[in-house]
Amino acid sequence: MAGDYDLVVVANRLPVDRVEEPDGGTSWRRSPGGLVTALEPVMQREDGAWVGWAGAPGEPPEPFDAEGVRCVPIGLSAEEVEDYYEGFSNGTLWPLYHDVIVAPGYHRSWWEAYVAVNERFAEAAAEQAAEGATVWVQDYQLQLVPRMLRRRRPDLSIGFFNHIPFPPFEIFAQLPWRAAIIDGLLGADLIGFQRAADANNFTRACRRARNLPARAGRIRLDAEEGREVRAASFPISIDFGALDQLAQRDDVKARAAEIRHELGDPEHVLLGIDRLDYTKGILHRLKAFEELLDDGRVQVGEAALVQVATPSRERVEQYVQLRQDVEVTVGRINGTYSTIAHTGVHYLHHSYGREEMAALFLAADVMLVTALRDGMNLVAKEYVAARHDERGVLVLSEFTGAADELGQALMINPHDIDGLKDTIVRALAMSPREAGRRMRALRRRVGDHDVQRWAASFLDALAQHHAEHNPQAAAAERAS
Ligand code: GDG
Repeated sequence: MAGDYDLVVVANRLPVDRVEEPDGGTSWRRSPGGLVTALEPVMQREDGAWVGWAGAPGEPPEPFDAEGVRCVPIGLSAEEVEDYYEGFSNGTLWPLYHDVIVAPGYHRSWWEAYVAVNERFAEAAAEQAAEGATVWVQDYQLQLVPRMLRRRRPDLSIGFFNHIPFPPFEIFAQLPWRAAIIDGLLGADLIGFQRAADANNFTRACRRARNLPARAGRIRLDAEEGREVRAASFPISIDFGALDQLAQRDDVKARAAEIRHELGDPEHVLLGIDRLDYTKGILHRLKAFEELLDDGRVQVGEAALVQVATPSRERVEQYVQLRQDVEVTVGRINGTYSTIAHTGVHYLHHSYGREEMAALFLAADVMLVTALRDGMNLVAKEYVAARHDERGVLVLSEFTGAADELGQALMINPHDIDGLKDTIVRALAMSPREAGRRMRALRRRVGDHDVQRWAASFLDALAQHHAEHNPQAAAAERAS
């Protein structure tokens, strides 16, 4: 039976977080994050529902309205959190899709949980979507949902967006369930990726794993289905306008000045902000900084590195190990090079509010994004959006999706420590004139390609493709 909503977003998490009130009650607060910002206006306009997990194991709360959006919570048992979320999503797919930086685990029990949970999401989406509605499924945790949903509801327009990279076939081929994942995704009409290279990798996987005729992002399904699926790049972005304005507020500017003062007024402030994840290249960055101190090319007191490492996936083994490695490294650097008066690396294992983040961006002369592999990397775009003063230098890994768009950043290969060191020194020495020229170009790019434009272009392309390449939709069109 069809539901009431014309646009249904399906994502691992709901767009709101549960907050415990002082009086013992609970309420829901909008989660920070680009996807929520991007989709909120469309969801409100289109009468939207959002299907997702509320973030805690156990029975799900009843559906509720928050921020003008119908929220439909999905329940996960404690065992499913371990097997579907920490296991298959973050212990198998995440490392596999990020160039096997750490070894993925392949466990049949994790896969079974992934299938069962994907079915539950598909079921809930099918219940909410109105006749002929659009359903937009998000990210690697839910790759089977498009097919499961189409089986239940062939009338729907189904889109999928992959926020992380899609790996080359030679790596993807390791996955024992590779054909099932491809089939799951091909339930969609349109599959969006961050980079053209990801869309190509996927198209090639359709040929190699499923023997399908697939060229130039067009995948033809067999005569029985008669559909054509499109795979293309839609690089995600940020709410440029909101961050630009926030960074221009007097209190945020004052806080940025205060941060520099609290750091001991060094000549140079370098900044890294990442989830504490092995894909982000935090250890490579620390190694480069340590060697620069060792070489005497950078001095404590003159320069300070602020590294915000937001706690993440703390129950997954490799993340526990990474945290130890980072903390040992920071301890060693500070033990060796800090003085009573000055600290080399300010390591902060917390998460901060939006204002503090904007102030940090404004306080930093050099932003270090050294990811070993990253779907996009929004932090790079956020740094640019915050720099209305047209100052600051972005050092950016060529292995991020953002590198495809932000050509005026200083590009680095994080594995090349000597190259990274030289680029950091170049960034520290860059003339205001050159930095300004680069920052202006970067701001034009991100300002013109914000997250609102991303969401609209994906949804427009989905509507168009569905109308042209889905025989059922075409027949309905002719009949009307
Ligand atoms: C995945 C893909 C892709 C971080 N710490 C705090 C905080 N953040 C915010 C940042 C940024 C977001 O979290 C992180 O986004 P990234 O893109 O940098 O990285 P992932 O979390 O790995 O995201 C990635 C993204 O999905 C979108 O498609 O770009 O490649 O891996 O917005 O600012 N925000 C606040 N406090 C913090 O302490 N408020």
